[in-house]
Amino acid sequence: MKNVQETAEKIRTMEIRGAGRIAKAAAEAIRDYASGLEADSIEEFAARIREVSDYLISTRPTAVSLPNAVKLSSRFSSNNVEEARQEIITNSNLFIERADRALGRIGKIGSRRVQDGDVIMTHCNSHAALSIITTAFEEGKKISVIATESRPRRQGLLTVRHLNGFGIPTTLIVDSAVRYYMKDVDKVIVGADAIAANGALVNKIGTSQLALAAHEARKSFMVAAETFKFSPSTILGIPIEIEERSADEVVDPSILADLPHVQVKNPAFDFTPAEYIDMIVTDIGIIPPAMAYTVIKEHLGWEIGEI
Ligand code: RI2
Repeated sequence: MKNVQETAEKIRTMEIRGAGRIAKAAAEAIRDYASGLEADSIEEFAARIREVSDYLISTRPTAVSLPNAVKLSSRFSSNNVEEARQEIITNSNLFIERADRALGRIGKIGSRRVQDGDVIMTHCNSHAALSIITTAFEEGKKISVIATESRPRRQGLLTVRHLNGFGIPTTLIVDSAVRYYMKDVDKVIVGADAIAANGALVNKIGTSQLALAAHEARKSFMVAAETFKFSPSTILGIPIEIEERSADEVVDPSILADLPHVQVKNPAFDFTPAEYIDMIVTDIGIIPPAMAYTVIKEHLGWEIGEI
C-alpha cells in the first residue's frame, strides 16, 4: 500500500503528470500492489484491489486515462487468488506496453501531416503531441515550434526544454499571445486529457482559445491522443469533471490576505467543441472527432465505462 500511496501523492502533486504518464504510473502501482497482496479469499482480494483502484482514480478527476488504465489493469475473471493476481499483472503490463507503443505510432502517423517548413503551435506539455513534432523533425522536415507558457504550472517550460534537446527552433510565448501569433502558424498540435463520446476535447486550460484562434485564421487544429484517452463514461451520460486546483498555484496567498473581495479560480482544463477539431491522431489512425463514439464502443470497450 505504501507504494500506491506514494504514486497517488505524486499524481496529486503533479510530480507525475501528463495524462499518458499518469495512466502508466497507475497501471504500475496496481500491478505491484497485486503482486504483493496477501489475501485469504478471492472476495478479500477483490475488495482490496477495488479499494486501491478507487484511491488511485480519486487523485485527479479529469484525465480519463487514469480510470481507463486502472480499470483495464485491475480486471480479472478467475476465482482463484493466484490466477487473479497473474491476470492483473498481465493486464497491467499489456496496458503499459500498449501505451509506450501508442506514442510511437501517433508520432509516425501524425508526422505524415506535417510539411517541410511548418510552424507548429503547441500548448502545455503533451508527450503525444511532442511525439508528432519530434518525429517530423527527425524525418528531416525543417519545422519550428511556438510553445505557450501554460500558466499557472508553466508546463510550457518542459516543452521548450524537450524541443531544445532535439535542436528544434522554438519560440516561447505567454498564453495571451496565442492569437497575436496565429498568423505565423501553419498548424496547431495539442494533446488530450479526455475525449468525450461527441468528440469534444478536454485538455489544459487555454486549449479552447488556441482552437478558436486557429479556426478564425483557418489553420489546422490537430489533437494527439491515445485511444485510452477516450471516455466511456460519457456514453453513459456522465460528464467529464474539470479539476479545480488550488488558488496558491495562481497567486501567492499573502497577496490575497488583505483582499477580502477577491477570489481566485484555477480550472486546470477546458472543453474544445468537436467543430474546432480537424483531426484526432490516435494509435489506431487519424479519425475525425465524430468517430469518438466508435473508438469507445469498438476499440476501447464499452464495459469499462460501466459503474
Ligand atoms: P500527454 C496534461 O495535463 C496536458 O493537459 C496535456 O495536454 C495532457 O496532459 C496530455 O499529455 P497535466 O497532467 O498524455 O499537465 O500527451 O495537467 O503527455
